[in-house]
Amino acid sequence: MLESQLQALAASAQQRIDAAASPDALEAVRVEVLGRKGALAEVSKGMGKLTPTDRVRIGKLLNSTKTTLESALDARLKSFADAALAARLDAEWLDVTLPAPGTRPGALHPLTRIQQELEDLFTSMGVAVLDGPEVESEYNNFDALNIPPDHPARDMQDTFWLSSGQCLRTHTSPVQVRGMAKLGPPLLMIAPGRVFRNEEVDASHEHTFYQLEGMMVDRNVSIAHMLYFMRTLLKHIFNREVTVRLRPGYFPFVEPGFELDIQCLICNGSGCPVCKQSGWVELLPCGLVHPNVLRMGGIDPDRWGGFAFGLGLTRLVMMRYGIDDIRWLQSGDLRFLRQF
Ligand code: FA5
Repeated sequence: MLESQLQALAASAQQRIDAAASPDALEAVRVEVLGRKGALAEVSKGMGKLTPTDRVRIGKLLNSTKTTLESALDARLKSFADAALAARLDAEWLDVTLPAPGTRPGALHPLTRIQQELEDLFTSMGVAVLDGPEVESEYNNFDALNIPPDHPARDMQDTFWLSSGQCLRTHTSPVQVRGMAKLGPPLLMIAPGRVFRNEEVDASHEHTFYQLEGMMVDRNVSIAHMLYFMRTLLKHIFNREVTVRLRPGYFPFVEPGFELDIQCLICNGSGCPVCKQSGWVELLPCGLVHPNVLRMGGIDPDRWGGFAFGLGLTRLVMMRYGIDDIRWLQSGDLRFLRQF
């Protein structure tokens, strides 16, 4: 009698477990069947009236029914949890390889790009790349370059002086001085870097801009060596013929001195604000190193000679990319920067 009652109870509980639509419904079945006042507990109350033999048999059946139903409940509960997890993974699916929305890949600033291109070119030719500080001594920026204190050439470059007596370097030429001390003759070096001048800003003049110094010291250095380096540089950057002109130029640290101008690539020589309507842009002043400069650098000018140039790197970048106003370069304007 108890036996058939148990079997019927197990069968109906199993049906309800299978049919349960939610974990809550399952919990209700668990309480009603296996709970302290549940159906199984009710059946077990009849055990007292059984013979000892039946009690053992029914006791076992009771226990196995309980275990079976508990397993069925657990399995069904797990299937609910699995389904919930699968649904969540489906809904929250994320491709971690996709770029985050709203971000764009960065790019090198055009100045950095050209500077690196030139460093690679010159390094491949065996040229040393040197660095110098932006805060320089008056001696390195002027005196050692043959510009003594009262020399009128000091006014050629409006200088930001610091209360320490030092200055923000007005050109990369002081790295010539450092290069001679560091490398000694013979030497072949370039020095790209940022320079500062206290001057009026316009389409082709910034107070903060970049130059790239070049210097060679060796036996029998001539203007032909200098022109070879400068031509190689321009060919590498423009990858085509560009029109240049060489004219005499005065810099106290070279003798003779030259100015190499490039035909303005913004207006193709017809005149615009960048070239101040002249059709030409001053790009690459240069010359043979003045004997005084070699001497102050500890190099005997009777045994060694040299050339030096001071490329206007920021202007070169303008010509290369057709940038019609120097102020774009340090504007931080993303509309400008995203073009590179
Ligand atoms: C010099 O600075 C010399 N140290 C260059 C030199 C080196 C001559 C070695 C001889 C031998 P200059 O002041 O002309 O020269 O500047 C060099 C270049 O820097 C110019 O041709 C120009 O391209 C660039 N430049 C000068 N002033 C500015 C400015 N305010 N903004 C942007 N570029 C400038």
